[in-house]
Amino acid sequence: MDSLEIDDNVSGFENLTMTRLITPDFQRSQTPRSAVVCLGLLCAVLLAGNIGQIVNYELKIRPVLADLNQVHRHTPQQAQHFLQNDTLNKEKDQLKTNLDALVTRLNNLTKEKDQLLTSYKTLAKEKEDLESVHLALTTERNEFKASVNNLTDEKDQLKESYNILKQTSDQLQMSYDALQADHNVLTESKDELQNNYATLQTEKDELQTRLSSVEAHRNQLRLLLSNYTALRREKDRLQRQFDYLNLRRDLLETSYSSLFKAKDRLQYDLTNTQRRNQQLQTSRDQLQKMVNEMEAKIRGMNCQMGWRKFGMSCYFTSGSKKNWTESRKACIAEGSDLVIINTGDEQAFVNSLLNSGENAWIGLTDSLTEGEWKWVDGTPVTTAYWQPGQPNNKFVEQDCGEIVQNSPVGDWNDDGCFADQKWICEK
Ligand SMILES: [Ca+2]
Ligand SMILES: [Ca+2]
Ligand SMILES: [Ca+2]
Repeated sequence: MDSLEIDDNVSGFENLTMTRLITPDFQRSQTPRSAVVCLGLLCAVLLAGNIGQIVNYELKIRPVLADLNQVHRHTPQQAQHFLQNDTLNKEKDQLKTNLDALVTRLNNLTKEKDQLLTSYKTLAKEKEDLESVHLALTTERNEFKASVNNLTDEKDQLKESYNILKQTSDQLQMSYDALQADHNVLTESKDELQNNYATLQTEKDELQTRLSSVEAHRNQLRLLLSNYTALRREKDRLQRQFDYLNLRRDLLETSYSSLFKAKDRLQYDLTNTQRRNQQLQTSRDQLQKMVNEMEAKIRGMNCQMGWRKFGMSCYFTSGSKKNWTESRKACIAEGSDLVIINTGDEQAFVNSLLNSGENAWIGLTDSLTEGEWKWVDGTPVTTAYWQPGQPNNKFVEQDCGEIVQNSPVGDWNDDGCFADQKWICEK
């Protein structure tokens, strides 16, 4: 099986990694530790050799050399004696030779140490590389293992499917055999039916003739049914119309009843209103009589000095000049206000209070809303006497009204409220 082959490969891979250079234990511990230990031992040996050579030099060679120098400097007889001693000279030469050899060896060992250090670094680098390779191979091995598990599962599922299909195939084979037997039986039956078919064909022709006559009869019935359906729909429509008219009749009866009650209420209200109207007419006549009496009394009264009487009002024309606001204050101080012109007769009278060409402030302003002229008591202007082209709000600041005496009736102009000019009061 494929899965077993993959497992064998994995085992082989594991054996290879366990027995070769890429074994994890070798990579992780043995190689670096062995190299370090060997290097340490080598360094210790070298150090011991050096120390031995130094000790040998200090203990043996240096005293001999010192003695030779001393003999040479202070005792010529002894020096001559020593110089003649060939043994000592040879020993000295031998020692010097040994010393040179030891120095040479020390240099060689130092070079070897450097080479070993270089080798150690190379090995450490290779170890890191091998660790990386090992990690990658371990990951790949885990992936292979997962793939093997998946393939094993798929194989089991395929086996199970194969068994089911096998059972189905056996069942189908059995069904096929049974159907084959049925087919043989049916073939025999078909032959019998073939004979019967010829007989039935003859009968069918007879029936076809009968069917034609029946279809003609059925078409007549369909026509009758269609007429019946149309009549039924018309009856339903008339029924709905009848119901709707009944509903309208009920609503109209309700409305008629309400209107009848409302008519009674209105009749009652009309009677009351007529009675109240009669009372109000009586009251109005009494009040009119009182007003006439009061007007007669007022007409009999005179205005104070300096004021002119017209109708039921008294008028004052100033001799000095002030702006519109100060002019109005002056009128209010006299218990009056700037004149309000209510009629054409009053317009003509006020105009007559001025000399020809004179002008004077009247109680007219549009300071609250531009273009909306009102009298000082808040009432709007109903009949106006503006000059042609006025009011023009010239220089966008003409909000106060004045009367200009330039005709028998005079007319109005809008002017800047700050202008000083005469004014006319009314009370
Ligand atoms: Ca007036
Ligand atoms: Ca204005
Ligand atoms: Ca103007």
